[in-house]
Formats: sequence, C-alpha cells, structure tokens
Amino acid sequence: MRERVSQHEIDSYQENGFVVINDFLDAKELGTWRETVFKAVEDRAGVKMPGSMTKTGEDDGINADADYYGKVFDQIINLWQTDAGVKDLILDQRIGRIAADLAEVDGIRPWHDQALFKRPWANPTAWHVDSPFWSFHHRKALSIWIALDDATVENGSLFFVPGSHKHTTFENYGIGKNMDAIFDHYPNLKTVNPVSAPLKAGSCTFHNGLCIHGAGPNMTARPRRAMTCAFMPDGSTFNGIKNILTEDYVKTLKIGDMLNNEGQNPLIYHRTQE
Ligand SMILES: O=C(O)CCC(=O)C(=O)O
Ligand SMILES: [Fe+2]
Repeated sequence: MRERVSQHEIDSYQENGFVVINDFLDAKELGTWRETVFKAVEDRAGVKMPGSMTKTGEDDGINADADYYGKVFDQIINLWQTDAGVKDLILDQRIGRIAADLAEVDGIRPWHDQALFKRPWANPTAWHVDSPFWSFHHRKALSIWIALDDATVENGSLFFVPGSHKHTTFENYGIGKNMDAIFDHYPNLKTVNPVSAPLKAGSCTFHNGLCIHGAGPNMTARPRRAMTCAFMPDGSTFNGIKNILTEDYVKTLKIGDMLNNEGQNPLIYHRTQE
C-alpha cells in the first residue's frame, strides 16, 4: 500500500479537488480487500447501514427517488462497524495519514465507509457534491474511492470537475435523475471540462467533499465495485443534519458539539501520534 503522498500530489489535490493514486494497493492487498469487502457486503444481505433495516434500493430518507437511485449503485454503509475484516482495512492509520496530508489537517476520523457497487446496466451517478449530506460542515473533508474491479469509462468510472471545490457551498442540491441539475446552481462551472478518472483495480482517488463529481452508467454485463470512505477532519462539529447517525445518537447532540465519539468516528490518525 502506498504509505505517503508526494508534495506534488498534495498540490495537485489542493488545486483540482481530487487526485488519482495508481497502484495504491499491491496485487496481494487487492486480493484481501476484494475478498473481505465482497464477503462483508454479502453478509449484510442488502441492509444499508447499522441501526436501520432499510435495504439498498429502498427509500432511506436521504436520497430521493429510491427506485431510480437503487439502480445507481448498491450502497452499503459502515461495513467497518459490522465486519472485523473491513474494520482492519478502513481504520488503517496509513490511509488516515494520507487523507490528513492531502487535506492539510492534523487529524482524521472516518465519517462513514461505503461499498458502492454498480450492477450491470446500472444508472449513471448524477453530478453532485458529498459534503452537504454530512452532519458536519468542513471544507477540507474528503473521500477515498478504491477500485475493486477495473473502473472503466464503459462500466461507470468517476469524473471530476477540477477546481469546483473552491466554489461550491454546503447547500444540498441532492443527487437525482438529472445529470446536470447541480450546474443550475453553479452556472460558472458549466463550462469547465470534467476530468475522466478510469482506474485499474487497486488504484484509488481521493476527492474533496465539495468537488463536483459523477459517474457514467454501467454499460457492461459485469459489476463495477468500489470501496470508499469519507473522512472528517478531527475537531469537526455537529451541524444538525442526521445523515447516517442513529436517532439515539442524534438525541445526545446539540449543534456545535464535537463529533468525537470513538465508536462512531474513531480518530485513526493525528500528527501528534508520530
Ligand atoms: O461510485 C460512484 O458512482 C460515485 C461515487 C461517489 O459519488 C463518491 O464516492 O462520493
Ligand atoms: Fe459522491
């Protein structure tokens, strides 16, 4: 596994809002990630997240239009909380360090992991930003997206609008059926040419939660499977949005409270640990 990012990669991430890291995992590690994540997803039997019985493809109160959205991808959240193997992979301090270095923050906590599997013939992922969905507002939050299959332009690899993270806000414009809906709110970004990011299995991207991104449909008869994790800078505070938090946990929170519950968002890396 790549354990460090170069200054060039950090600068590129800061400028564009995303960065591609080729061969992030070596062949043996990729084998482990595939085996572990595929089994953990199977064991969930479609249940989207711990603490809820909603299944993938059903309305979860977060994304509108469950029938369409359920065919964008199977979205299985916080596998690290239900599977010891995934926990070891996702809470890896080395990934936390890379996330912290790219984001230029001192400490990192996972917000949530998610397996994102586009089935054969899946719908495209409309252009969107991630951060407005989350229970904290932080302009430096980011996600890793690791390809478990080769992600190609044919089967729904990602595209990014470079530099868009400098202009977008925490207003939630959702993720619906219309690919271009978000650009109604950001007319100045309509003319920026997106960057295509096909990835070999084992390669990854990191993207800022405010960088506009999307993916095409899966035009193939095989799945496009990815494992992802959103990361929250240490010190982030509750903004009143429930997102994936349980009702019981939300009841204990006031706006402005630190999101530092170790069972929900463990600190996986901090500079002072070195
Ligand atoms: O996998 C996809 O199609 C979209 C991924 C995405 O939106 C994300 O990782 O934030
Ligand atoms: Fe996203």
